[in-house]
Amino acid sequence: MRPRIAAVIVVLTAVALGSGHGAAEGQARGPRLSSAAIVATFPHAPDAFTQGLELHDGRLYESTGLHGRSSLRIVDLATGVIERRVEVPAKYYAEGMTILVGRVYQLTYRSGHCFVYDADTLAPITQHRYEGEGWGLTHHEGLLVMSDGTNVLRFFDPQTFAEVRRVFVHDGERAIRQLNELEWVEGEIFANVWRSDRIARIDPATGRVNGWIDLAFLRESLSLTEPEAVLNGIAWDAAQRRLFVTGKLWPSLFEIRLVPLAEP
Ligand SMILES: [Ca+2]
Repeated sequence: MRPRIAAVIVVLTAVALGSGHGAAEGQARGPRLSSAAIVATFPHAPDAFTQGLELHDGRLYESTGLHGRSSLRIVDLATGVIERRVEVPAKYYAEGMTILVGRVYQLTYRSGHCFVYDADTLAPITQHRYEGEGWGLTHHEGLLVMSDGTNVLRFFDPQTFAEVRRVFVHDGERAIRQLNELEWVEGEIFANVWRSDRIARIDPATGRVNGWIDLAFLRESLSLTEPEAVLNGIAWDAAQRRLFVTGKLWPSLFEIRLVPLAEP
C-alpha cells in the first residue's frame, strides 16, 4: 500500500508546484510526470556513497565516492553481497561509471582522471584525462556520455576521450543543471538531478527533457537522517526491461515500475 499513498503525495506536490507543463509540451514522448511503484526491494550497502550504478551480464556494478571511501564494486543483485571490490586511492573521489566492450570506465570528481578496468576482474587497464568535473557516466552506440554538474552532457570517444558532441539539457526555457548519475533507457537518457528526488528523462539528440520521474516517496520511506543521502543511481536491465534505483548511503535498492501521473 505504501506506493499508492506515496503517489498521492506526489500528485499533491505536483499541484502545489504548478509543474508548468502546459499544452505546448504535449508532443513530448510519454507522460510528463511519473511516480513509481516498487516491484522488488534488495539490500544495498549503507556505506556506499553511490555515484555510478549499472547492470552488466546479470551483475550489478557500483562506483562509490568520497575521499578515502571511493571504490568500484561488483555486487550480487539479490543479496547485496559484494563479490569483487577495488579501492580507489584516497586522493581521488570516484564518480560516475559505465561498462563498454568489457571495460569499466570510472570518473573522478575534480581530478580529471578516468580509470579503466577489466569488467570481469576489475584489474586496472589504463587511464584517460578529461577537462572539467566528472559526475555521471553512461554509454550508447560506442560513445561515453558524461555529466559534469552543469546542464551539459558530453559524448566522448572511449579510445581517445575526444569529445564527439554535446547537448544542453533544458526543460522549456529552463536549463537543467546538476545532472548526476546517468542511464541510457530505451532511447532516452535518465539523469538524477543532484539533491532532488527527481530523474529527468532527456532526449539525447536535443537535450530536451521529455518528462520527470518523482521518487520522493522512496527516500522518505527510508527515514534517512544524513542530508547527503539523496537519490542517485539508476540501472536498466535491457534484457528483462527492469529499472533499478538507489541512493547515496541508502540501505535498499529498488526495482521500480513507472506510474504515469495525471497532469494537474
Ligand atoms: Ca547508471
